[in-house]
Amino acid sequence: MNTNPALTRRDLLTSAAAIGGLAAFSSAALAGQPGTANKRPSLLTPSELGWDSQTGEYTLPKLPYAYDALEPHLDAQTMEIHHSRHHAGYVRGLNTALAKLAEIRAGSGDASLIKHWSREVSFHGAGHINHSIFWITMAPSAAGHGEPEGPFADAIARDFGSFAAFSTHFQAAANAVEGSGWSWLVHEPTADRLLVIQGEKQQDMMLTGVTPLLGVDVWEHAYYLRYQNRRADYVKAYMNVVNWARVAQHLDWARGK
Ligand code: MN3
Repeated sequence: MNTNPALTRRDLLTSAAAIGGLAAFSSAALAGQPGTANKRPSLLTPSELGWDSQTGEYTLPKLPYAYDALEPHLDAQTMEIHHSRHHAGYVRGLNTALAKLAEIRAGSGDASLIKHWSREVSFHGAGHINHSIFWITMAPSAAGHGEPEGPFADAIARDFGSFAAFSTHFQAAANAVEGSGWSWLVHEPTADRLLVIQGEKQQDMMLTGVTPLLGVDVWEHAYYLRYQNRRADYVKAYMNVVNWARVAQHLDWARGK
């Protein structure tokens, strides 16, 4: 029997994925465990995901830039609240849900709440992973990062026709999310194909088995202070801070490179 709490939690996330969707599905790979069969570097490093193998808990990962670094596109106040309050809340919620499920397994928890805590793992776990990907795929550049290059650019051209067509599609999907959610660029491995999909809330409408390459958060907390109801303006501005080099690394990873 596996008594390693870290592995237990990872296994839980993996099984939640079968129900929950894209972000949770990827978490086993994302939080690659040293000393296990998973020798391959993970899509996000453990520190990028805030994974603490000593405690078996997730922590709020540090941003790789200052809160004001994405100005004028994403404002510092929104970035600080989004990261230090909203993202931190998902991390807390995920750790709490995993602890409650451990109590239920140990016989000391309220087993009638397994549905509740399982749903909490999907929601908060996806929230944590989604935001970790969101931060890491942005980088400061007042003038924008241009367009993708290399094999990633080739894949964009093959699957969307052109970068401009992809960008229009991705932004339209983001603008059309009903309520709170995300627009994702994902890689579907069987066809080796790029797709744009929407997510609602943190975990709904996801697609099993794909790798998330890039996601834009279109919850109102991501833009309301500066852009109010003008989500399309926020999404357009967001495109200027996408770190395409990092997104290209995600595609390489998805392709096993
Ligand atoms: Mn958010």
